Amino acid sequence: ERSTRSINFGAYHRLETIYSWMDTLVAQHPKLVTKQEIGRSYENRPMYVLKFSTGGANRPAIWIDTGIHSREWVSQATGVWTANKIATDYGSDASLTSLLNTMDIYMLILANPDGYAYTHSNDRMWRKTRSKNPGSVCRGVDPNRNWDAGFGGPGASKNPCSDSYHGPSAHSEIEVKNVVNLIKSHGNFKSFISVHAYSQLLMYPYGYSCRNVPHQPELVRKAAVQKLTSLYGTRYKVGSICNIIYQASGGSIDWSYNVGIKYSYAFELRDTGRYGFILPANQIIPTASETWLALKHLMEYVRDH
Ligand code: ING
Ligand code: ZN
Repeated sequence: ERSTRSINFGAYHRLETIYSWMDTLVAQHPKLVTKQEIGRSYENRPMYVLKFSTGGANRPAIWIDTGIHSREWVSQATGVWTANKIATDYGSDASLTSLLNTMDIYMLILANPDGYAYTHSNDRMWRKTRSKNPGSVCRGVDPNRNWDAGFGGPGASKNPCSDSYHGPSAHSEIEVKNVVNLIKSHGNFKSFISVHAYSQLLMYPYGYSCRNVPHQPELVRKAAVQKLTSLYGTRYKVGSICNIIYQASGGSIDWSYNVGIKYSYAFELRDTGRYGFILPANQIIPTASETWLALKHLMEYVRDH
């Protein structure tokens, strides 16, 4: 009963509702979608990855995570909508179908489950994990400053009370370590896409350095944001993290790029600051729909190159 009900894709939901909906999605599309626990969070919540696969063994794969920063609610909501879109369009959307006939897609919708629960229970603006910091009254580490890529460098804070605290060591956060372990043990990811909000940007590495990455020409995919804009006119900029937003060390897509996943991207979804993190729920489906056009373009490019 509980696990056969669907959810309103145009609303923000609590962690328990999203986790229960995952079982619904798997039940509705058992040949395509499986749910995999990649480990537990600091507060012992399960971390679930949805795997979209039509068979094969360890096919080349695309990684999409949403919600690494808990307060960026349109990110997790876009993850839910996108997972449902992939499941329902497989078999009817020719391009997505051909993609899934050779590649797998992995989605981690709640990349920071403890933080997400905390944004509902205590503090809507919570960004970090919820781990204890010895010697400090402040909790949490910025899970997007905690990766082993320029760790502890410019654009991260050594102050545990800061929203950009990098943590005691690279991969100190179990939520980060769980993803690192999955990506490394899989070994065949071709693309790593991390979804944030807000600012309307499509970004590629690096954040820890402002020098150009060797693959910059292949990474600049203006056509992806042109597709996005074509739906409702939402304007996006494309650039490296350091050049287009700010210098930031220890970010996930710098790590994924440096371990050899060339097509590493980060999105900053709507808006540009009018509502910021408190984006009204009536913008969830429009945001997810336009973002889907960019995601599909990137995934097709990865498939064909
Ligand atoms: N922005 C990102 C942040 O972590 C970012 C920007 C993305 C930095 C990827 C480094 C790597 O600060 C938000 N909104 O969190
Ligand atoms: Zn973020």
